[in-house]
Amino acid sequence: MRKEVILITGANGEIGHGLISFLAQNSSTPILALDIQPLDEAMTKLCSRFILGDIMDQMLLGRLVGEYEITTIYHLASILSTKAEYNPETAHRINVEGTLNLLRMAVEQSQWQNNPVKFIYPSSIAAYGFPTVSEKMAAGKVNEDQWCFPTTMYGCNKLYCEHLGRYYSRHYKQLASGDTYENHVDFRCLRFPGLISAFTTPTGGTSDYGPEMLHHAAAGEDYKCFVRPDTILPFMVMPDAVKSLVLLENATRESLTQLVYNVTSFSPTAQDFHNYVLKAFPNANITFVPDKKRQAIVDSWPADLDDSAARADWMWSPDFDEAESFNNYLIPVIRERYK
Ligand code: AKB
Repeated sequence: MRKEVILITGANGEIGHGLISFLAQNSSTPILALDIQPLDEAMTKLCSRFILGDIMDQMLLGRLVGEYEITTIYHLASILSTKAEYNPETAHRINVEGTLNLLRMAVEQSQWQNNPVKFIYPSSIAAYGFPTVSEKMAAGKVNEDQWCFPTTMYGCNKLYCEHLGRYYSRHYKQLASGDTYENHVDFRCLRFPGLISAFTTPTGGTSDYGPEMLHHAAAGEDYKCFVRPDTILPFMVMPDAVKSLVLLENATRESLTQLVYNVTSFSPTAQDFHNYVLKAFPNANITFVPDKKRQAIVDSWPADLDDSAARADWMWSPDFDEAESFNNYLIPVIRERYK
């Protein structure tokens, strides 16, 4: 008999760490973790099995289909926005073809189980694209359908994969005779703001200046912030990101009125970040040295997100607002970590 599992790709990434820690404590379904990098030992202990492998390896995915009954896939593996700009075609291959491989795998599993596999996909504010800062500031909160003109390869990949998810869940092989593949994948997607974890530091993103400022200050290292002080983006702390993933996974299908949902918590400027950090670490040496190109990417992303659909459909609300995030999660945990 095949063993029932939850599959997590990109398990060694920031969201992977938060999600594995949460599910290990709160779910009885064993975790099958996959990553191209070795998984940290503390995380490996929480999983039923870790596979060091690539989402591009179709033979490996085929073997997993044969071996496991996968009820939910959290597909977290991705090349983030800054890194993707250095090699856009490679990013496209991993972000898009990798997602395609997993969607195909989810179809096979769903057919075999005769039950749609849940496919939980984190998209991003990078799916948006404003031509100018004044339009960004005038727009304020954007909903899921506005300003979807990404300027980065990563953003294009995320937006396209949202559409691929819609295609695989509603229209896959629509002209094939016999079995209609309709409803064979239960695709559910979140558009995340910048995420901040107290336990891990991001790599390769463009919203990284927020978490980097904090972690550098706590570690006693100088930090050059690569955006202007007035730069504004929506952010959320990792416990809320994990909460939203799990709430969306647990929502009844009938309650969902859309496939893609914005979620967010607070929208600080880089100067706000600086103020919180200096209050906690008065000796921190942080300077603003904007990088024109990375600044342009951040300027193209929205200042705030309208997450009212998530709030209405599956009772989303963050546990941590700005003050709670800094005072009761980030600062105390990071301080302890670097002690
Ligand atoms: C990045 O900066 O690329 C990510 C994101 C906003 O999705 N953190």
